[in-house]
Amino acid sequence: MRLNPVFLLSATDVAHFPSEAKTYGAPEVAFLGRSNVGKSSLINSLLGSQEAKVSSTPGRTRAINFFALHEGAGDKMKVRPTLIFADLPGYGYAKISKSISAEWPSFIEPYLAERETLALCICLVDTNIPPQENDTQLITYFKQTQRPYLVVGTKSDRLSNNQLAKSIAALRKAHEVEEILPVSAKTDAGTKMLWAKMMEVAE
Ligand SMILES: Nc1nc2c(ncn2[C@@H]2O[C@H](COP(=O)(O)OP(=O)(O)OP(=O)(O)O)[C@@H](O)[C@H]2O)c(=O)[nH]1
Ligand SMILES: [Mg+2]
Repeated sequence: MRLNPVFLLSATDVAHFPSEAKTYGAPEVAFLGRSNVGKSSLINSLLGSQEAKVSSTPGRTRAINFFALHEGAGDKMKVRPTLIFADLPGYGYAKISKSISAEWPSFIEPYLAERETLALCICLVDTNIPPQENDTQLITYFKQTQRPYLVVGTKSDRLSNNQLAKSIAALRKAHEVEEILPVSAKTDAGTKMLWAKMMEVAE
């Protein structure tokens, strides 16, 4: 899958989320997870571009960054995109609080609760660390609100096959989810499968 990204805007307020006039009501995929889990890197790997900002400083993404994804070239502003990607700020950066909502910007909750075109939430969990309580909280939120979500295990390239299988099993158990898709932004492992899942919601 190769879609061309166009950066739409960076929102720090509910009023700034891109309107239907900008997105043409195209289905949106949101990327969520702790700071440093690899959200922006995964987006770049999926797009084969450097559109999303990656930094070595955790907590860098403090806004929701929206990208419109188009097939082919042409006048991109005038046609409906295939998908919208939303790169969200990470949580779990400030060690002071264990709860997500306490440290997440106030516009995230309304985004998740009210964004009508939000078709799929990709929850990223790091396969290199033990299961985290705040990830469980987010996943529980999606179960309760019945928002479609998919859990992916990031940075799979850092582990042997055996270690990865163990990590995925532990994460599945702790977060009580049936499926966790291992991915790597470095080697592109798992990204084909992830594209297939996202295109299901795009249709
Ligand atoms: N080895 C390896 N490193 C990765 C992978 N994905 C991300 N990283 C590294 O992890 C760090 C954080 O990556 P980001 O993509 O900026 O993480 P983020 O979730 O967007 O972080 P915030 O925007 O701060 O919430 C960077 O140093 C990346 O190079 C991966 O698949 N494999
Ligand atoms: Mg980021």
